[in-house]
Amino acid sequence: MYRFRFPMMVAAIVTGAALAAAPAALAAAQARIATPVNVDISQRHLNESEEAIAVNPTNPNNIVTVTNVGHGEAGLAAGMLEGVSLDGGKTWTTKLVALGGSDPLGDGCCDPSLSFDRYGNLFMTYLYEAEDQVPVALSTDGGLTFHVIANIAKADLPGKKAGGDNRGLFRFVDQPTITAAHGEVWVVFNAGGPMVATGARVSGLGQVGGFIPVEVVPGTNNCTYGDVSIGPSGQVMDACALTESGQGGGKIFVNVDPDGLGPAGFGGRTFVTQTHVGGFDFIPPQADRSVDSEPGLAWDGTGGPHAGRVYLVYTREHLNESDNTDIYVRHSDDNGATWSAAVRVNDDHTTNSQFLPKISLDPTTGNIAVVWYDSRNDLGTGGPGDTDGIANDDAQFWGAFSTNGGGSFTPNIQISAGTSNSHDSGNGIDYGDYSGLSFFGGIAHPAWSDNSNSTGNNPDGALHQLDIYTAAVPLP
Ligand SMILES: [Ca+2]
Ligand SMILES: [Ca+2]
Ligand SMILES: [Ca+2]
Ligand SMILES: [Ca+2]
Repeated sequence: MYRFRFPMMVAAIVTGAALAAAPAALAAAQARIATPVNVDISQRHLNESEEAIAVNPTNPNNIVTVTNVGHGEAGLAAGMLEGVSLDGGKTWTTKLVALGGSDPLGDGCCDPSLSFDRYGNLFMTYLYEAEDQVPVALSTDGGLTFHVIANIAKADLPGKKAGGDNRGLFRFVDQPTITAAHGEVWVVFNAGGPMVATGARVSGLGQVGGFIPVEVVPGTNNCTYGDVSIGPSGQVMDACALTESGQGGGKIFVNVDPDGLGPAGFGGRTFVTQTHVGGFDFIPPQADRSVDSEPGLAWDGTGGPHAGRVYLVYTREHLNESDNTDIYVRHSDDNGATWSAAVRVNDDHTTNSQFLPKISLDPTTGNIAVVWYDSRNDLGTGGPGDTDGIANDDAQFWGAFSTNGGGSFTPNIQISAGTSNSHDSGNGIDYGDYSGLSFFGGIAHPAWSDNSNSTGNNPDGALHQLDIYTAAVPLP
């Protein structure tokens, strides 16, 4: 979230290309899947947003979430909110972490990212409030305690100038993401220009080697909102979004390091898709912060029928500046060299906004889940889905599953019981820049920002401030 808004360049006029795929056929004719029980994790005064969530594969009842809090409104200099559940997400113990001073996590600003590995290591990255480097923190007790194991400085970029703000659109490290799998942990972030990446060997609980020198990902200057995924043979993929303006011209690229921690670096970028979504693309349900295309990766490291397949989720605006954004998934069976046609995940027939998607692959099956914010039920006519009589400015949280390698998705599931209006929260970044999801053992555990007070547990319900919600969503 710690990004400067950059001056808008002349918006490219993007001509409408045909959509690559129709909505999932017959979805509307299929049975509606019931909304699951919602749980208010944070139950905290003021706003929380930008939630990461991860399920412990060595104990799936152990789930951890870390989120932003609004520092200014809380009178804090730094800090994030952590929640730990030991009963599969039904109840949570929460505390503020990374409060600065002598806090072992330092002065946490925001942008948390979490990943459990098969040993039960829980890795976290985030941004510091002051320092221009990216921390990697490790918990070996299911999220109860963390300690910082590395601080990743951005690479010494060629052409760097003193005070250099003309290397790229971003002056500081931003948007870090961490993932652990197949005996490696990798973190990527925008380093004030290009994407950079580094990784370390993981050989057991608490057994993490040193991080390799930071690699610059070729061809990614000003590419951001990145994600990283590790393939079954240890190869690593970076995805990021390059935008021509705040409002449009979005392109998603991927780069692959074919040998992971081995000596080969990341290869050249591969263009995957246009999105028509800029880096700060304003849509009515996210009117204060705007959205990006929010590319996300998931790599199938199981021995299942789609082993080796890597999935990419993203947001695409149907016509540039139409505010009709939709959620799509593509996949690749050749390490990102070529990609399938896009499959539309949201199955509504409206022209409203769907945004901030997250994808997660169940490592026990290879099935995938996708979740997102969804304004389909806000037609401006009142009733459920509309808080204010204005169309497409309220949002619910929805999701879907695929059990056939991303070929099609289940009928969409309304996951949030309530309807939220991010502007009413007064949170300057609305719902933030992303949502959370961890899919394990046939149950998807999403996390989202919600000011509906649908569970009645929000101490600021009357003020419409955001709490962090979750639900256990079983594969139908
Ligand atoms: Ca390598
Ligand atoms: Ca739409
Ligand atoms: Ca509305
Ligand atoms: Ca709150």
